[in-house]
Amino acid sequence: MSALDQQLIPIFEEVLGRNPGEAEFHQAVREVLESLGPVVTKHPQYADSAVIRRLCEPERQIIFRVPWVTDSGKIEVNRGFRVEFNSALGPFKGGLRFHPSVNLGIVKFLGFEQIFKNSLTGLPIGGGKGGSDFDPKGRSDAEVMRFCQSFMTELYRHLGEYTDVPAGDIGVGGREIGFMFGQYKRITNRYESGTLTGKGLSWGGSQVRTEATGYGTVFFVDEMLKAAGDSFDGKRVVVSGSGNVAIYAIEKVHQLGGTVVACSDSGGYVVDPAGIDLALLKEIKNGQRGRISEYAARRGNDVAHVADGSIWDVPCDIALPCATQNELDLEGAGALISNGCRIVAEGANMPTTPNAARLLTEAAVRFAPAKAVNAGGVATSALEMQQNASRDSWTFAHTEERLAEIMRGIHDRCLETADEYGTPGSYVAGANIAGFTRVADAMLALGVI
Ligand code: NDP
Ligand code: 2IT
Repeated sequence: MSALDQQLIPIFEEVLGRNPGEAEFHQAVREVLESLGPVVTKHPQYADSAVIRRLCEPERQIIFRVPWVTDSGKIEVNRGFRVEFNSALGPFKGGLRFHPSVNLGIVKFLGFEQIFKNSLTGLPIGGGKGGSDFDPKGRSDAEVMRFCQSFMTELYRHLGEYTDVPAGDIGVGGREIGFMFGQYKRITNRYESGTLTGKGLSWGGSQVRTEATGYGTVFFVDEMLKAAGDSFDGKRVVVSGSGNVAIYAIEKVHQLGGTVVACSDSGGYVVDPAGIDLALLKEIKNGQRGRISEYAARRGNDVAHVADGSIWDVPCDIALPCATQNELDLEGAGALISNGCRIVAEGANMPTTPNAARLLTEAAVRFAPAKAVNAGGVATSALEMQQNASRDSWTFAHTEERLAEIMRGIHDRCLETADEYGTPGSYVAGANIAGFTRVADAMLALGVI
């Protein structure tokens, strides 16, 4: 770990003491604090006003029971969460994750990251996150619907277009947002489109929201390449995961002239040297909710499925971790470096362990953090809110251009801020400092909140 500035040590100790056992939350806080040394030195008002301590404490945390009935009549009980972390810049905004690993510490790490990510977009959105330890795998549509209805029966009272606006994340896509929006509408008797984002196109959704996180990730990397006088042309790319973010990252890499040679799910990875066949991947993953092993089986002899192993062993020029937290560890980073990888950009939230990030940076691999790279998803959610508020809907081309412009803006702000604070070229420092200062200045203006 890098050293913390003296002024920040007691703040981090307070976070550790107050939030025992929440390892991912500690990791996310420390990562931001490591960048803030030059900021508190240059601007004493941030330390004097305790704004960093206030930022580390969520405004509100909601934990609730979610009982539901399986198709066979069994009663299941899950736990639901919504952490409303910071609303200085706008209503709480951030996704819902349904995965068995979800607990309060995971939701808090995601909510904390979301504050700075949303701030970086320049749009009027605060930070929050939620979810449940419900596992949608192997559940029927009817079971998922009953779970979502029960989840929303509690959560609805905390939501609203000016209060808190959830969207999807791992395990939550268009199907789940539909079931939750339906239940919200039914309970409130109001068609409040702006209460959830990631909606379907015929019921208040925005063009490009489905594609936005993956496309935005690749737009960001394209800016990194352009800044070095380079392009995606002929680049070999490895993308972990095969969910929403991964699929649309692969699509955009292929559109820009690169080749994605490997992708994965929690059961292993596939290597397809000719380039991932996206139509087949979408059919398996989006159409049938199937496994990546089926991709290899259907593609034939040239495609290997590796069940036990690391996708980071596959040689590439650019690596895009797009599955989950801490999936790229020290060993993975070492393999990427040995194989000549030049860029690592985080499509998932906090997929790189701190040690791995350090090793990559020391080896002069250009490393860009999630809160900048994957901000295109939430930014397009904010564009969906704009369209809902004005009862308008934009074309695909217009929305995609807005997304590309936002990603260019985030990229440039990261580099300018890194220069300003004496860490030229550091996307990590630039993202953390630029994200922090916007939200901290708003908090200072609003009084002791
Ligand atoms: P999906 O549920 O669509 O896909 C998740 C993918 O990651 C699946 O391939 C899944 O494999 C794999 N995965 C999930 N958990 C694990 C695990 N513990 N170990 C190995 N593989 C795992 O989610 P998204 O694509 O939406 O999200 C991916 C990442 O991107 C997350 O970190 C999320 O927070 C982040 N993100 C998402 C945004 C969005 O708009 N959706 C916006 C910004 C960030 P399997 O099916 O086998 O579980
Ligand atoms: O991590 C994220 O930024 C998301 N899951 C998207 C959040 C959103 O509100 O669109």
